[in-house]
Amino acid sequence: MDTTISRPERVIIIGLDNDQPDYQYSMTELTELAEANQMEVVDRLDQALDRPNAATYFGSGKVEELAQLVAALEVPTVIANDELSPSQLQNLTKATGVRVIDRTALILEIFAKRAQSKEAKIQVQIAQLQYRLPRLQTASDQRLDQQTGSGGGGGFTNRGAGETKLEMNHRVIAKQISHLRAELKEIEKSEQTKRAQRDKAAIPTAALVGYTNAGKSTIMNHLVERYGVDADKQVFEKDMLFATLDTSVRQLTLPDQKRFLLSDTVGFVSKLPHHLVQAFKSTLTEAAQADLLIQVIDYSDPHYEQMIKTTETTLQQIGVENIPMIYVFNKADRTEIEFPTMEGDDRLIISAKDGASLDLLVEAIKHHLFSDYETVDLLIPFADGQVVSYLNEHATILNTEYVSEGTKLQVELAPKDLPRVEKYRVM
Ligand SMILES: Nc1nc2c(ncn2[C@@H]2O[C@H](COP(=O)(O)OP(=O)(O)OP(=O)(O)O)[C@@H](O)[C@H]2O)c(=O)[nH]1
Ligand SMILES: [Mg+2]
Repeated sequence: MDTTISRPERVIIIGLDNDQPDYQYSMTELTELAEANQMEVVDRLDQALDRPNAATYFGSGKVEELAQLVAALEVPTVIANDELSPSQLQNLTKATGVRVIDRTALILEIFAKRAQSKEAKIQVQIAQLQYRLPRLQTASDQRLDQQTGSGGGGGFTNRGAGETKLEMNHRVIAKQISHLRAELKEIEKSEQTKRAQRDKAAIPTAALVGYTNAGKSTIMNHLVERYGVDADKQVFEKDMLFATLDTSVRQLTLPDQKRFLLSDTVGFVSKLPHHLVQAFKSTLTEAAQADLLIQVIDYSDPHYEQMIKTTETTLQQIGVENIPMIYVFNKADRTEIEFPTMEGDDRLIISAKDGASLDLLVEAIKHHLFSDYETVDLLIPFADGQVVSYLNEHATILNTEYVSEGTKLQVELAPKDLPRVEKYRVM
């Protein structure tokens, strides 16, 4: 037996019940986020308030109740459902005597633990430093208080030194941020080059988007297994929040030679921290440049409707709009609902682990990505054999016939390929 596994950190979560229908869901989500960060929620405290108290988040009576609960349960950490201002953070820490963090800091901690690639690590670091910057004041004030309290008398010199230290910390962090930004730019440059090459190839692109843990990477892996140029190029999938932090793009070639690129990217959660969205913008632009969005939804989760709303809000936040979308209600094998089924041409109920479901999904993708493809009849002289080879690779050949003048083909091809074959067209 492994006895080295550390026990989860026990925490209390706190939230402001603004009487909105999403409130209970956001507290459930906060519990799941805490669990994703190896924490165990042992209790929660809610206060019915429209707006947080500017100084202490909760009202004073509730803060007192929280302090007593923290002492009684002996928890080392309290997590607030909303982003706390520097002074709220400081006052709550003082009142409870334990570590207080907010939803934003919690999400940043999870991202920091999950980040694998250099790009993701830098992106998270930038977001963390930016979150810390306005909160520096608080930390140094605390040190100041301690110094003044114990030393006594030397207030003036201590304060002077403290201020200098704060300024210095500010400068150091600001410098770190700009240094990391420069490094990120270098990485992004090479990413952009890759993207530019793809644009030139003009292969249509579909992007998997949606709430974290919905099954995006699982769908990606199954499609890569079937149609990938390199079937070994699997991405990481796991039953946990934010399994994927990096964008992966794979080229798929369907049996009829139609090709497209599929991208898998970071999943969403409600109130995704602003700094994190900014830092991950380059990763997320993959979705912004897609011809088709495939929103994956965990249909077995009772909160799936809120998750759709969250995804839509986040897409707006990163400036993704006016891209056609298909809705994939996944994990139907965990529900009583029949699958695979298709409603209209943009709503599917599937299970990522079922072959017939994947066939249906591919049909739906094809319908959207290749609807502007045209079927044409061509007569290509034998001397232009290279055109036939090109079409064999890039188009769907529906019919081939050899006549004395050359090769007669009926092909279905992309609009961009039409000029290339214009002179061979027969009516
Ligand atoms: N039963 C069932 N489980 C599924 C299905 N699709 C995915 N899963 C499981 O759900 C978990 C999450 O899947 P992922 O593919 O990692 O989810 P994701 O959307 O990529 O999640 P993030 O990367 O965190 O955004 C994994 O344990 C999968 O095996 C499905 O159709 N049915
Ligand atoms: Mg994933």
